[in-house]
Amino acid sequence: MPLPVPVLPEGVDPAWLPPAAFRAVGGRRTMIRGSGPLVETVHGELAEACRRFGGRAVRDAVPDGAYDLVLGLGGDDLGDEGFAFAREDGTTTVTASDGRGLLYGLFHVVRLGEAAFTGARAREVHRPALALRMLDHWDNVAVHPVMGQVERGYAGGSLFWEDGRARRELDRVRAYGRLLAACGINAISVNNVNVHAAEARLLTDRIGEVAEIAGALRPYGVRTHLSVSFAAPITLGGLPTADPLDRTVRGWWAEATRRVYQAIPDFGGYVVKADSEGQPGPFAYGRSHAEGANLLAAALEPFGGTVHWRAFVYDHRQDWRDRTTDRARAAYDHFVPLDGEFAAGAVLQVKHGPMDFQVREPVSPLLGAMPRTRLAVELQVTQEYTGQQRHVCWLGPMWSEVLRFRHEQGLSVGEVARGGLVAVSNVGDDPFWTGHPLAQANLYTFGRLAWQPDAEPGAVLDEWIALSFPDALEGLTGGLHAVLDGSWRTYEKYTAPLGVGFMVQPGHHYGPSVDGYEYSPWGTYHFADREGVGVDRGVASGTGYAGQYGKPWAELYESPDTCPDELLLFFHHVPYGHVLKSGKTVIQHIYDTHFEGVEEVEEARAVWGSLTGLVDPARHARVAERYEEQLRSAREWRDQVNSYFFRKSGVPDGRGRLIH
Ligand code: GCW
Repeated sequence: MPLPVPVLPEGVDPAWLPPAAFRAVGGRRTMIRGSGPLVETVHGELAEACRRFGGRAVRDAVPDGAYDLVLGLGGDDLGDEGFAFAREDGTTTVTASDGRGLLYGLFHVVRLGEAAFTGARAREVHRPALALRMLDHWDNVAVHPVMGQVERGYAGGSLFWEDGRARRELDRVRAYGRLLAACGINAISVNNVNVHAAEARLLTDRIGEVAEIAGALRPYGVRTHLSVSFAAPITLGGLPTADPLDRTVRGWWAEATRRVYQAIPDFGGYVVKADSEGQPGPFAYGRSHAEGANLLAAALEPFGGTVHWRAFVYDHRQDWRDRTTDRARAAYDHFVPLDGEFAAGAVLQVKHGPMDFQVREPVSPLLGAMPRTRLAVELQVTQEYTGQQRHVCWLGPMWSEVLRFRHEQGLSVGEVARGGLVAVSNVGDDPFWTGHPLAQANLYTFGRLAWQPDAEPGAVLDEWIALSFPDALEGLTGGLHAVLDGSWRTYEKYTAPLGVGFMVQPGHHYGPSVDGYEYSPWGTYHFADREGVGVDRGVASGTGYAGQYGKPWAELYESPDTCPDELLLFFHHVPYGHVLKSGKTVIQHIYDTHFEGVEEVEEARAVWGSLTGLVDPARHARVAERYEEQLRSAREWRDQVNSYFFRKSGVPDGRGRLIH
């Protein structure tokens, strides 16, 4: 039986799957071959599209040449999730060796639209570069007194949890799974990596609630994972210890995991934040993080599950006067000595930069230094430090730079990520899913880059536009590119300069506060004084962080003369008069970029204003309203940053503009 397409609750935006995106395929005669749950999903999609647009979708009929589209499972070895696409003699064919591949093939046809049914096309094989393309939800089950329902969530509540309970709005969850499948995401973790008391129990007596979510996502090929607490044997099991080498602890995890698989046979595995920002971990027992991860890998091994062990481990009780401790060094220092010690079922999940999802960071040196460990790269789709979905900040270009970066061994980060590409989700129960409607582009782009890390982000944005606005009138596509293409660099311009990071208000991290974290224990300093600004991370005179890179990066970053401008203050403390490669002094660069950043927001806002009538009114209004806030906030950033550095340096703006 074809699986009916999930019905969106009243008022919920269809994002990149509006019915009109299915026009081309829905007007055709289609035949679907094969059997299995995901084949029913594919059939359901086509049945719905045909109902709307007058085509016909039949099953397993004898091919008589009268079909425009034939989709089927074939004997071809296309690999997991791969599909072949071809068009000859007026028939388009999609062949896959498994159900997920067929579903991805269908969405490929949807993306192509009419082009999928025009002319002839030689057989192309499409396969995901990375087997795991995952979103981590930082959703709490119970509302957290400080972090709320969704930690760093800017799109309302959670799709899964509300006030301590499962929401059970499974149609919405199914619709979510469908959106994820359409951009290639195949796994999610359903709860925050900070595992509080209520959330911990999802592993044991509340696993049924997770199973319901898993059931809703399964038809779209999305597997479910769970964040667990390392202390669970104590807090849930009543054992005196959580020591990873203790026999009873190992037995407890084995049994708990067996029960998880009883409830969710295709369960993906665990996500663990250990010894980080107050979460429990193996350090308490004098054990290494490999020993900790391997404990969980062993429990998951009989079922083929994976533990995603996060490398975000650092000292968050630092003293700013202590110039030898450097948070940027921490992940490398902790984990590189453990290379080769992690079990096959353990994946080390590494944030893309050494600090914490800033608008500009170098690529984590850890990603080039653990060849004998399965690594996953973690991005942050939720815009914690990039405007919190009140600002337009399309992160495609930044992620693409990260994924194409090559460490010494010659592999790109996209190739190193054998354990997958993971991102912190930006979705909530907001009618637009992501709060800011244009933040949908970030989620879509993440999925597509996880499928193909070397894809051109601009081409991905084109896809997103074509799907989301299938009836785009003249001018809209250009307008969307105009407001999105450069939005990341615009955001960078009006916030913390030259890679130095932070300068945000403590706690919630929205809006400027240049010294907000300057004297706090979190290890995020810019060290501005009357002479200059920036962090000396060189080997010769600084923290030595630059030495964690191989060639050519270590040398390049070591000297302020060769360090790329955009990372200068991440690697060096320089005088305000230091001349950048651009020919400007650092102080003048700060002034200029902050003025320009605000001007660019003003321009983008005007472009958006000119698109009234081309975009559905509710979406237009939501974006327009957010532009007002973005502009207000950008001005605040400009004024705070410029006046701060004017006062510190005493150097006036070379162009004589008013510094507020
Ligand atoms: O970016 C920081 C966030 C924390 C988050 C942490 C992490 C879930 O401010 O809210 O905790 O990173 O990645 O674990």
